[in-house]
Amino acid sequence: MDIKALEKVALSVRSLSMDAVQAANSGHPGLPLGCAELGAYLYGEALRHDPSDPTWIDRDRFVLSAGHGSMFLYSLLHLSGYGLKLEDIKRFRQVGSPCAGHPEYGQAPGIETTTGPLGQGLANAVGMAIAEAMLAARFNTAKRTIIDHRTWVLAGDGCLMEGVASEASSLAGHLKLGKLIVFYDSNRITIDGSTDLAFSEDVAKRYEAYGWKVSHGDMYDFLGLERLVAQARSSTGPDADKPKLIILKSLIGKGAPTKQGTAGVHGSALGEEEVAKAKAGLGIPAGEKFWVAPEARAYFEARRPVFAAARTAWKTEFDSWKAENPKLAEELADFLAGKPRKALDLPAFAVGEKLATRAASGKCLAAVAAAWPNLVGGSADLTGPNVTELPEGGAFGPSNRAGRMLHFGVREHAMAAIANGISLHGGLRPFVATFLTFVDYLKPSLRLAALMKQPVVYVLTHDSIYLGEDGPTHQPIEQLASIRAIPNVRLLRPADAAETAVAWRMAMERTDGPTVLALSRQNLPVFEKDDPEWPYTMGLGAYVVRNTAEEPEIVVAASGSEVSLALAAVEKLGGKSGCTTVRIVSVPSRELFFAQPETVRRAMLGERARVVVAEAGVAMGWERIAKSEDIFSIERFGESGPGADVAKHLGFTSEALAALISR
Ligand SMILES: Cc1ncc(C[n+]2csc(CCOP(=O)(O)OP(=O)(O)O)c2C)c(N)n1
Ligand SMILES: [Mg+2]
Repeated sequence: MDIKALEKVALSVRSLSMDAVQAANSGHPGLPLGCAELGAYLYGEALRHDPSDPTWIDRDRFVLSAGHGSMFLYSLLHLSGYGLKLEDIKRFRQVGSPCAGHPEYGQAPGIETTTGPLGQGLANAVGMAIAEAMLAARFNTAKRTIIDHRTWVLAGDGCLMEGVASEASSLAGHLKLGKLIVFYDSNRITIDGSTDLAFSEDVAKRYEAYGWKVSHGDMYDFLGLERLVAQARSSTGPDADKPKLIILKSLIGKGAPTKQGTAGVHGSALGEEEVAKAKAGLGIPAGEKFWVAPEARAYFEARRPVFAAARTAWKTEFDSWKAENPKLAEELADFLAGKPRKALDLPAFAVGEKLATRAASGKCLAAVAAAWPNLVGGSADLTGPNVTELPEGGAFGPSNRAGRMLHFGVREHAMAAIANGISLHGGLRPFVATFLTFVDYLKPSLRLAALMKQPVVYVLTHDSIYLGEDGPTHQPIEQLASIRAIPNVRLLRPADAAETAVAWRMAMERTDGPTVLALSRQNLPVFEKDDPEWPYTMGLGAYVVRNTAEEPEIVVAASGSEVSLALAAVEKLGGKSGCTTVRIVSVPSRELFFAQPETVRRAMLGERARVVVAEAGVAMGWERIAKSEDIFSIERFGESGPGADVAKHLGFTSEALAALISR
């Protein structure tokens, strides 16, 4: 370790960070200034990576959980050779710049995830560590190791306060993810001031209680960092299988002469005067902007062959592994490409058969898991009710790394964040499950899956008031609307078992964002569909279930269980004049349907028909295709009681719908 050179790297991180934030007159200098030494050590010495190949599958992952300190990451990605240009850094926080306010996944090579909401990064990293362990178990052989990397995190006081990080850390300890190493930038400052205001627990004891190995050090002592990292890396001894928390005492904004150590340096530009004084104090040439120490450039230049050698050594091992295990190699290639290993053989459901869409989903899941052996996931302690038991592989745990089922415990938020981490890691396709109403406990992570275009599948069951006795806390009302409000989330609410099978296929074929399957607790009949092409038409978001000979006068658009309700309502109207001109359209995906061209929507909703909508939730959004008075919705919280009684109590019955239709 060349400490002198690393000091120059740290100095360059400080220089770039101060100037970038000053130029944007916005950003967070506190963390990059306060953690520059750790950054230099990580990117120069600790990480097993090769900046010339940011997608190398066996690279170490680094996650900046304290994402506000994004200049820390951008500086280091630039200095270490990830292809981020100085010009990009000069455009920090400008529209279209890869150097966004917070490091966004996909915007620049080397950014493993986006971590605007504090705590997420740490939870994502738990997912990455799980993915590493799973892939290692499935692909390493007795003779050769091709998956063997670490997941590193830099987290701050904020991350350590967030519930999602606590949930994820608790699970990480339980799962004995020994290759997860978290640095805690313990500067005891957040935006409001000292952590004494709101954060006085003993974090070390808490993490020890989670089953982590905790150690302490000084952010600015390279030899100390080297020693701590060597211990954390050790794969022998009693702590080998414990995740590591390395608590580093630090000074926020170190180097800013009057502002360091204060909340004032956390999230605003230092000001020209303070920058000038800081540069003078640190030994950065006066008047230079975006200055990089020549020794820092030379250091990374010299490290380049070392980085490349690590990957080349891996490649040699990988090539031998591939030659010895051609089938396994094919499988890994499919895992990484997200391709099924065999044709998807979904179960068939007969018209008239009655089963809940969650039960149908359970049957489909078995077929999906057989076609995609890289599908892994599970439920937040609702495996039975969500019907998400995987038939093969068993539960992932310390003694079964090849397990495909994840028991997340009652930790919805961490579950979804971990799934994002698994997906971002690459090679595996995650699904998660809970009750639809509890989507609110995981929504920040669902939002990030959508933002980062991660194809996580959400199995959210008990999708309406029809779940019955658990009462209003468990009965979703506004959740469908709230999920639909998130851009790039595909919500599918299948109306029967047959639609559920198609929904699973659509979910698995999606590659650029998450899919939510909203599934019923109650049994629903499999109904006949007038559109013979319906499994394909469903890809448009809607299709015709019951058609009319003539141009319809009324079109009932419904989703999920309300398609059966509409069928029953129209049947009730049977014989009365007009009912033969009622068309019923199933709308499993409102977003997809609304995104269709006008001609497609007209073809389903009719040229001049009155559109009636039926859905067991708030009307919000349906106004686009129906008048408010024609939307059969629920605008209040539910009620406890048997499902059918609750529906009656709320006036949400086929009789009431029939009355609305014939009004
Ligand atoms: C979920 C979430 N809540 C609030 C914020 C706004 N925020 C950004 S940084 C920060 C304080 C973080 O303090 P710390 O992690 O100690 O960072 P430091 O000030 O030491 O750089 C807050 C509240 C956020 N980014 N995410
Ligand atoms: Mg802090």
